[in-house]
Amino acid sequence: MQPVSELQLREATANFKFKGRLLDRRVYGSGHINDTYLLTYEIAEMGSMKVILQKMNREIFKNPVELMENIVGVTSHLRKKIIANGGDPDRETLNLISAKDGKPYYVDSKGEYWRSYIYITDATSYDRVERPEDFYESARSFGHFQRLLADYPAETLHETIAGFHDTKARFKVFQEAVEKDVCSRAAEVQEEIDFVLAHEDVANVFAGLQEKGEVPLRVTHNDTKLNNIMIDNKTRKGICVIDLDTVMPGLAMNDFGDSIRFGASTAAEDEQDLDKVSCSMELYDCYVRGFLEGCAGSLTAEETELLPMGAKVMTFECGMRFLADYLEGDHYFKVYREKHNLDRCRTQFKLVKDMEEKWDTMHEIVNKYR
Ligand code: ADP
Ligand code: GN1
Ligand code: MG
Repeated sequence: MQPVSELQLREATANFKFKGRLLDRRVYGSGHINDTYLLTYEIAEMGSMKVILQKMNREIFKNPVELMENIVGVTSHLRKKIIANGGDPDRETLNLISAKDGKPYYVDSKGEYWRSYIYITDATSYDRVERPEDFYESARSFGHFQRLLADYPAETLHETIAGFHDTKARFKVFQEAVEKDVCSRAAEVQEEIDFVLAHEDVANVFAGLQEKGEVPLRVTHNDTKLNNIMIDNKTRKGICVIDLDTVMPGLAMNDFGDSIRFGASTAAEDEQDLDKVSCSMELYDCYVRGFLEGCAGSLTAEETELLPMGAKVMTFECGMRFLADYLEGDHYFKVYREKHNLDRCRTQFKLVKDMEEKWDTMHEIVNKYR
């Protein structure tokens, strides 16, 4: 991916309906996919206003126009629901700022796609759980998000990444990456490759249930990392679900599981000391409680029963994706050091092993709250 040049940034900035004088501009956040900037404007004597400017990742999102159609549709839907529920639509959903030509995105002279959101002030997106209550709040918010979108016309949503959580298909892609071994890295990671191959059943479990019609497709977020939620600094309530690029029909268990693999870990996603990595049952408990409350009875008995499996599948899938990216030369996830994706893969597999040991407890906790 080409780095963003100063000229390109200026061009993008000049083509949105921003008002006032630009005071500050900085690279922002710790997402692995898009290029995010925080811009601060001074507006006459009225003080300052912050906006988010993002260059979308066009290698990953092949059709940015369709992607933006999804985001306009989903945020408009959420806005109406939030107003009907007496909430604050300026803080509780993402709000796009249009480009000068009125479109919800801008295409720069290099063909890159940009978008802008109003910055949600006085709130934080956390990379690690600092207080268990925050994790509980994030769970409520993601569960509630799913419920708010329960009546969204799913057939109008574009698939922004084909087979995004089709773990079975990803397993095949992984095997191909091992066979091709384009960077000659496979020999060095044989232990991790063997771990994947030994878990093919985990990769297939949800595809099997879907084929039998045992689990429903819902409109889900599909990227429910803790840092994709804004937590209000004062009230410490989860106020807004962000990063809507992958809102698509999906499985409730996967939204649950992706949050667990990231937030219930006792260490960072890229921790190198694996002794520090485990799945905290205390945090898992908080999340189960919050997610079931947020979903407010909308999950079927089967889906609820499968929540622990969602955690295992998503953690396994993510580890497999990190390892595939490592084998393919780190073209998908942003990396900041050598073997970064390999370190990330190892934490995920450590978590899978830990979940396997805690499997009964994980079910008991779900049963406590269902
Ligand atoms: P990525 O797909 O790369 O993860 P995100 O859309 O999640 O991109 O944005 C990256 C980070 O930028 C988020 O984790 C969050 O910290 C911050 N962010 C994004 N949008 C907003 C917003 N509207 N208000 C405040 N912070 C935001
Ligand atoms: C990416 O965009 P971000 O950083 O919130 C990825 C997720 C992975 C996650 C791993 C579109 O999430 O699927 O689980 O990294 N998003 C996409 O940290 O691939
Ligand atoms: Mg993100």
